[in-house]
Amino acid sequence: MKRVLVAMTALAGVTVWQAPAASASVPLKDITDRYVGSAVAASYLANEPDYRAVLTREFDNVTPENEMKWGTVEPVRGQFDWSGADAIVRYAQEHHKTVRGHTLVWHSQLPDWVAALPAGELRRVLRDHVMTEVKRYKGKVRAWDVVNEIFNEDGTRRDTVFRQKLGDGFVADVFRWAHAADPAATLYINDYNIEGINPKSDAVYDLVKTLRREGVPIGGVGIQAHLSIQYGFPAEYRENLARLTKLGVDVAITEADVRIPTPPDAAKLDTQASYFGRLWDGCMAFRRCVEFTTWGFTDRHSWVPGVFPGEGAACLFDENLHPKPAYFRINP
Ligand code: 9MR
Repeated sequence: MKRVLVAMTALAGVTVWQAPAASASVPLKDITDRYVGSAVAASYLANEPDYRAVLTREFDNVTPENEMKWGTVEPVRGQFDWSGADAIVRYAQEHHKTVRGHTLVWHSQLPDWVAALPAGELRRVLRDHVMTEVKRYKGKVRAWDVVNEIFNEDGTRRDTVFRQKLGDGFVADVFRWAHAADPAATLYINDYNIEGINPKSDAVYDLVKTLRREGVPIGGVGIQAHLSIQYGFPAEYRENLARLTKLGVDVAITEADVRIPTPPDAAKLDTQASYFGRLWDGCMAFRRCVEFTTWGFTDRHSWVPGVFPGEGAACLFDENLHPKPAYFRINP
């Protein structure tokens, strides 16, 4: 798909304006036929021209970091705010980038009014939420993170309000609703700590296998890939990609970052580069690893320091938007 678009642009003889070279001569998005993305925030896109220029130059997929979450789009029942999501989708369309929709069903950033609903009503409201959001961006969102983080580390189901009130079957339901709303979008299950083979990734694997057997329209597994150089590179990453892709689904690296204990130094940045490189190379080794998206691209804006005090510098570009060793490991 991506290759076809590139070829058509070339045939049409379109001259594309390019931002001044911030990095290697060939942008990341052009060194592979996979989608190369970043999480983005509508406010930075609107207010920081340098941020916008690097994003536009280097990436061809965008994932709204928070703008499509339920807590953002409908914080109060019946009061919708699509402004941030609309702005990102508009930017993507204007710049010929795809959008990864994130995320339809998640226990976090879930408005209190949803959590308080009785079961029957919750089911109707959940269906409306999924169908309204997917229909709004029909044809404009290439892939959706339909369910996010539904497993515990030991492979049991996370005990969310959805599970408590609707049972485990809510997962199949939301995939069916999303598919009815936009049959062309690829629908993903997304989670963290499922890069290697472990009880949690075993559970994801088993669920995808079951859902596929039952004809549930799940098309992909999103591997978040929030790594830290303190904990080692995940064991059996490639084996995990192999078994998942054998199920006949796509795989995407959806939220890659590699945090380091601050302050960064040359040795830490080098280890970070090797982690990013291994993540990237593993994805490229499998045809069905179709996307490599990072959770933000600049250390200027990253969720890491706020959540892990003493850690940071997790992105491919530093605060001044200069590419780091990890960038050059992927794009020498
Ligand atoms: O980066 C996001 C941060 O700005 C939000 O405050 C946070 C809210 O819970 O969500 C962060 O993004 C998360 C993503 O949606 C799901 N996977 C983990 C990400 C990092 O926490």
